[in-house]
Amino acid sequence: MIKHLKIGIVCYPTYGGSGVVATELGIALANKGHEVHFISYDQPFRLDLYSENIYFHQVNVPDYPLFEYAPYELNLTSKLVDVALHEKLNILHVHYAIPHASAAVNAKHILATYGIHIPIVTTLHGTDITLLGKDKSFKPVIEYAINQSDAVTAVSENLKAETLDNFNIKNEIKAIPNFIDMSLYNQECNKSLRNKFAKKDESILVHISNFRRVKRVQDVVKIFEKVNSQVPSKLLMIGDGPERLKAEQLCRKLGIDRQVKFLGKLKGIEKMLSIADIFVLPSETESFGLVALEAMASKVAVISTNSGGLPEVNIDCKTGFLSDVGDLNKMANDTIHLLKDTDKLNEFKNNALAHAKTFDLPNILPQYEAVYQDLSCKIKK
Ligand code: GMT
Repeated sequence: MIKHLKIGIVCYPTYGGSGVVATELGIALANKGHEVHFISYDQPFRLDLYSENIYFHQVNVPDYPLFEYAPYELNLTSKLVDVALHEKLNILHVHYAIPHASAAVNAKHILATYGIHIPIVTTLHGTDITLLGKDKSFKPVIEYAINQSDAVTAVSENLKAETLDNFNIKNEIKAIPNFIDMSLYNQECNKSLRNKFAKKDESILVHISNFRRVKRVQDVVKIFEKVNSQVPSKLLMIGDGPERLKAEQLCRKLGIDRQVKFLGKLKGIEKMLSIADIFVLPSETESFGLVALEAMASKVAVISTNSGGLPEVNIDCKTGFLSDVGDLNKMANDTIHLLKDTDKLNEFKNNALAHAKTFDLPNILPQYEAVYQDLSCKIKK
């Protein structure tokens, strides 16, 4: 067993759950003494904390007039070979099947020609399987990348099952859920912040996402309109993306634009979650729903759909309520029911916090370390 591993982590640097998980995993591993090399086309958005064990390698994609489409995957593959060789990595952990796992598999085969054998861990996050995976043109690459990885993890039992159902997988898939660093979350409401957004008698609903279609942000607005007609309330919309404008237009059309604040992309969402009563996540699908877990860690009850891995996070009638995708009446009525019954709301908030604690970093990190150690032992033999 190697006490302190050299681990390469490949992830998307953008505002999204997979980047958050990869970055926070890397930071936690570095804090435990492992040497972590992040490899991505930009600095991951939550990587603002440097330690002596953390390095960042940027993948540059030169603009050649010859190529109509820049071959990012090849630039990434070359970078992986270079970093693995010169930093003497023990493990490459890639988040997302394509293009990260497929580039890593390629890099692994190239490294083998130098006599270097480096195991690849692939973590599946969801849209690589649930959305891209449904596009048949990607199927052979996704299948190959998963089957050629040395270990594969999925962020929920549901995603594991979906992957096994939709692909011809020969590898074992281990479900390791998303995690949360509970020490970063504050369960005390920041009253002065709250007063900036709502009056004393108003409840606060929050939605956070990258405003992709899969998040169904217009449903958030429609649910809020129904809630607001019965309970004095405000809605805070945090994040940005392709569906934001439509959601803003809908608020104006419904005449609730003064009750809804679009705050854009924010760092430090913990502060905003501390002032929320209800978190609304009406997604078409979520392999896990990390943001719901973040809300629960802030002692917020969750109204969500029952799609994908959400039932593993939001426990129906306990930490919040689950509904079928698009069942806006139920989601609105469940919210109204909770907001009108303070005891029930407090009970749900406490349950949410208790359930979130089961996903605390110290419970999940050893599961990844066990995967790495298992592989590094096998490679040494
Ligand atoms: O949800 C997004 O749009 C971002 C996406 C990503 O690829 O970063 O999140 C996925 O991975 C997260 C971390 O594992 C999960 O918590 C999200 O549920 C998952 N999103 C979807 O499945 C839609």
